[in-house]
Amino acid sequence: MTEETLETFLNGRVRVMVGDLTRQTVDALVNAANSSLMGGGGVDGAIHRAGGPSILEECRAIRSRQYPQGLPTGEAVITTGGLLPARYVIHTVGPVYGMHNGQEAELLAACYRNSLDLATRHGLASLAFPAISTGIFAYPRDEAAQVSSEAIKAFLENDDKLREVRLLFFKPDDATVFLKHHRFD
Ligand code: AR6
Repeated sequence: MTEETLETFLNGRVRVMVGDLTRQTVDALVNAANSSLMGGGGVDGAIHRAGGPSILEECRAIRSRQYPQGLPTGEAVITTGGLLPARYVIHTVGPVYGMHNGQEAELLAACYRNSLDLATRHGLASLAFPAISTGIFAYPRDEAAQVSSEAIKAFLENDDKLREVRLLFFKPDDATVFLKHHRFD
């Protein structure tokens, strides 16, 4: 298994890990999607490949029913996990760095907050996040670490239902940067 927990925070409720998001056995994975919800590269592509066509089918239904113009940046929706070990996928759209008139940090925080909120409203207790926006959407990893850890901490301080939040980094170096810049303590 190419997977390890590097550190835990907030009494073990947050676990920083290196590994493949799609292989996590948790209630829900969070997908770093785009507003089309029709798939893409990066972690989005990996989730749809591993999860099979039922995820895309539900995304299509959500688009036509709820978001004909696409899912706005910072919002989150939930679908089945299809063939994934996770039961659900929560799709959120991170900001493209430099494209939101200085609102990037607020929008990235909203991705984490809205994903966590959606999970608790569905009675879920464990989640796994990728480092939203830090790939194709070019958000600097150090800034993203501050924003994501602050948002997760603020949410968990007011929640007693989420048991475990995993933060999955694909490359060990991404986890190292995160561990240097997080604001959990
Ligand atoms: N497990 C964990 N992390 C992963 C995996 C994986 N299997 N695959 C990639 N990463 P990105 P974004 C990491 O680009 O920046 C898509 O086309 C990756 O190394 O997936 O939010 C969407 O459709 C990076 O650290 O997401 C959107 O158009 C992190 O996940 C756009 O990309 C996020 O990188 C979203 O861009």
